[in-house]
Amino acid sequence: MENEQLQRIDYGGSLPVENVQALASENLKEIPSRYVRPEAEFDQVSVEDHSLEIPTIDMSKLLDEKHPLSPHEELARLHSACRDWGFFQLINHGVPKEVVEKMKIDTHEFFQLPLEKKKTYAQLPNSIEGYGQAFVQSEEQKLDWGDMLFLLARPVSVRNMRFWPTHPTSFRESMDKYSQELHKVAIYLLRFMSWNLGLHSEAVTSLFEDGRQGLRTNFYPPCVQANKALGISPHSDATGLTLLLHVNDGQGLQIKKYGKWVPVKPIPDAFIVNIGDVIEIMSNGEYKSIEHRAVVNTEKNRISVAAFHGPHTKAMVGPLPELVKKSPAKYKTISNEDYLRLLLSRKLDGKNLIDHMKL
Ligand SMILES: O=C(O)CCC(=O)C(=O)O
Repeated sequence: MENEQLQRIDYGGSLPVENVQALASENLKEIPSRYVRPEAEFDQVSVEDHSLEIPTIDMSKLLDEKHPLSPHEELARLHSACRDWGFFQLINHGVPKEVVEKMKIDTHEFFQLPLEKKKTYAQLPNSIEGYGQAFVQSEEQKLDWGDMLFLLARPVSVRNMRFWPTHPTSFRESMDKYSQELHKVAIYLLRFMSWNLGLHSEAVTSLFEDGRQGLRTNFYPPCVQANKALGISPHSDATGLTLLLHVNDGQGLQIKKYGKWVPVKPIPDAFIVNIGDVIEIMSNGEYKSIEHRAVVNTEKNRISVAAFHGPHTKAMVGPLPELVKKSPAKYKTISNEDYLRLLLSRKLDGKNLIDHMKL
């Protein structure tokens, strides 16, 4: 019990802001100035350049021990995807279709509930969990055109069921199954990454087995001035490994490559996987977390679910000792608790957290 309470420490929250889904339904002619982001309009976006499509990794090949060549080749492809891109689409991941589909239906239904009902799960001061917004630290800060529901899903002992919707009635069960399946996939991927980094197979997974998994469901309503707004500000993910799922079709995710924004075209049923800051730090810079953002459109809602996987609370965040024997540490080492506090005291702003961790 004492341990549970320790694990539920609030690391910081976000200032309350207007609900964007409600705002979007008001038939606005223009969006309020806090949502106007000049960079949405003026940053360069690369279009139709096939050389900039993120790699695809086939999980079934990584797991196929009988095949003499494919795991080996696929491991090499995974290594270059992590090193040169920081992003890839994972196909044949083995998560049962019905688990994914049920989660999608329930998530969609949750956001269709009346605002007052959704607000039953609203965030509380000083905590990121629940329905609301993240990383709003000042009244002047520009805002994202989207709402979110953030749930801490693993370890199971940290779950605060107060924030887990009971409407639709199967929501909790669907999320629980989804969380479990995604944790498994993340651990497999981290084990493969360990091998690829020349580490022993449990070097990374031992830190993530009982690690923290957060599920962030993003709801981006249509926006009357979509070219002036951003669904989510440019950032790299602070955690270790993210698996993103598109709940409905429609593009929005863009990653930064060679100084331009590159739209990602989601492959149906694939997870979009990206390296987070913690893996960049632990790999001592061999793997890179990549800045990404989400844009919005004038026509349709877009829903995505990001599953973030981080190390356990008592882990240290720093370059792994086996790697530091080979080349000097490029990042500081701090406790994961301090790292989480640092994360939640900042606004989302590119790679500002990792810049702070650099030596
Ligand atoms: O919705 C997306 O495409 C991106 C979501 C994202 O970057 C996040 O939740 O951190």
